[in-house]
Formats: sequence, structure tokens, C-alpha cells
Amino acid sequence: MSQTAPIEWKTDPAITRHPDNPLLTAEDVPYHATLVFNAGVCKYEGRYVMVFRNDYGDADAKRLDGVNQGLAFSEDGVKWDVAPKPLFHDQPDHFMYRLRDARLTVLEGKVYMTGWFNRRGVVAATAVTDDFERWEILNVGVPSNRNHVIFPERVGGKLIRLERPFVGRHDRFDTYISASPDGRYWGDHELLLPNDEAFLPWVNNKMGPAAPPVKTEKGWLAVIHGVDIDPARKGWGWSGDWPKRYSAGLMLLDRENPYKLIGLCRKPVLVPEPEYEYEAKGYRDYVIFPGASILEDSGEVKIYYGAADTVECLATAHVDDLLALCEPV
Ligand code: BMA
Repeated sequence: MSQTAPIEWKTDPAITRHPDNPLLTAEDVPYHATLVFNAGVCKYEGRYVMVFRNDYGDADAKRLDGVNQGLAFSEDGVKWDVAPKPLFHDQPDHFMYRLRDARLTVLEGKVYMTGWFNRRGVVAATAVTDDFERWEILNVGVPSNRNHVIFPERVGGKLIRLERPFVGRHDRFDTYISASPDGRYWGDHELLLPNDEAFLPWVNNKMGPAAPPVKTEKGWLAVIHGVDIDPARKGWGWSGDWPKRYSAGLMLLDRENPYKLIGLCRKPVLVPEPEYEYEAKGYRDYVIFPGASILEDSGEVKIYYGAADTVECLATAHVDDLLALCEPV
């Protein structure tokens, strides 16, 4: 039985969910698919491209057997054609086949994909392509790191990324920023966004970077995710005891120096509300997990997000409204 949605936070009125949500579900996929969610999306060579996570198994039997990544293309960012086979379908033992939560960044004519996989812990990996067929693996880290996203421009001649290692206080992990000459070697790490109540009053558990940041007149706007947890909540979704709610928030980084946090929204901007984000049909209910934000020439920002770890959705907002939500830090 589904439970009543918590009421303490609401999606900001600046954000509109797409009426066709969920945009992509297992039913749209021409191979074995069960949970289709947490996609990376970019605009590349005149069309939208999506790499989505597919956890396949048997939802009726409440069983998952494996994971791969699907590829989909779209002319408008709303209606998607899924490629006939998953990425790396010919190498199912390779970690790239099992990568999860892809984020895509177009940089200097190539597409950088970041994601994570399980190998004696959660390991972050980065690969680059220009055709979605041949991939060069640039970097495979050590446990435990997840949620890393690359900026769409070099700053000071370097690639820049946000990352969220599993270090520090239990579950309240911080977001860091780092730089690289080539996407392979990363250094210059600095703490960027501490997971403290003073910064994020709506989070009492994990947080991390969500979508790769977009460049605006006021700075780098980055969608983040944050979790609030209440042990009294139980049984959200069919995965088992799931007491966490994942929502989306915003931060703003200096345009010239993204190592400087200049703005933060002190409340979540997108909170699980409609049925497809929390109804008990989902794997883990009350989850919004954004993986992409695309700034259109019109000023519209498309925010793609996995919902309930089960389907892929879209919400939109005007960039000026999102910037207005970021208070100076
Ligand atoms: C996070 C990641 C995401 C997932 C989320 C909610 O820790 O594993 O892939 O969407 O939990 O289950």
C-alpha cells in the first residue's frame, strides 16, 4: 500500500513537470528491461542523446538479475527512440556494461560519460566518445566514489568535475571539485559544498552532484540531489524497507572560478509528488534523481530525472527563475 506523501517540502512553482511523464519506461525498450531510470542526456550533433540505466529482472517476482545501459535518441528531447541493443551488449562482463547513473557532457566536440560500477565498493569511471560506439576509457578510480559530473567547458585550461566520495561522517558526505588536464589524471581537489545543515537545511542524509552544470550569465548552475530520511518511514517501493526521500536542489558557482560557491537554494526545488514518483509500484518510492540539465537558447532548462528508481522523467523551468532561487552564500 502506498503511504501519504510527506508535506513539509513542495516542488517550487518555477518548475513544471512534462505532461508526457514518464517519458521513458521499460515498455519502450526493445530488449529485456525492468527499471529504466537515472539517465544522462546531452544535445549532440543536432539531436538529443540519452544513456539510461536498465536494471533488468522480474518486477512481479521482486527480483533484479543485472544492469546494463540503454541508448536512445530524440529530435525534441521528449519522444525517444531506443537503440535496438544496450551499450556494450557484446561485452557483458565488462564494467562499462554494468555502469550506472551515466551523466553526459559535450566538451570540445566529444561526449564524456561518467558513471559508477560495483567492484569491491563503488568505483567512478569516465569514458569519452564521438559516435556512441567506440569509447575510450579515461579514468577508473578507487572505491568509494559516486556521482561525478564534468563541466562542458575547460576553465583555466583544465577539465573540471564535481564529485562525491563516500568519506567523512556517516552518510553525510560532502561534494568536492577537482581539475584535470585530460580527463585521465585528476587533482587540485577542494571541498566545495559541505553537507551541513547550515548549507542544506533540507538534507539530513546523503547529497551529491546530479546534473553536469550549465553556464549562465550569473555563474555555473548545478542541479544537486539531497536525501531526507525518517526511520519511521518504511516500505516505500518493492525493494524492501526504504525510508529515504531523494529531492533535487540547486547551487551556483562562480563563472570564472567554479571552485567558489556563490549561491544556494535553501530548499529543494523538485520533490517527489505525482504518482509515478512515489506510488508503491516503484522499486524505491519517493526518489527523484536528476542526471541531466540542458539549457536551451530560449532560456528553458530541461531537467531529466529518474523517478522511483523505475522510470525516466522531464521537468522544465526558465533559467532566470532557477537563478532567482539561489541565495548568495
Ligand atoms: C543512490 C544511487 C542512485 C539511486 C538512489 C536511490 O544511492 O544508488 O542510483 O537512484 O540511490 O535509490
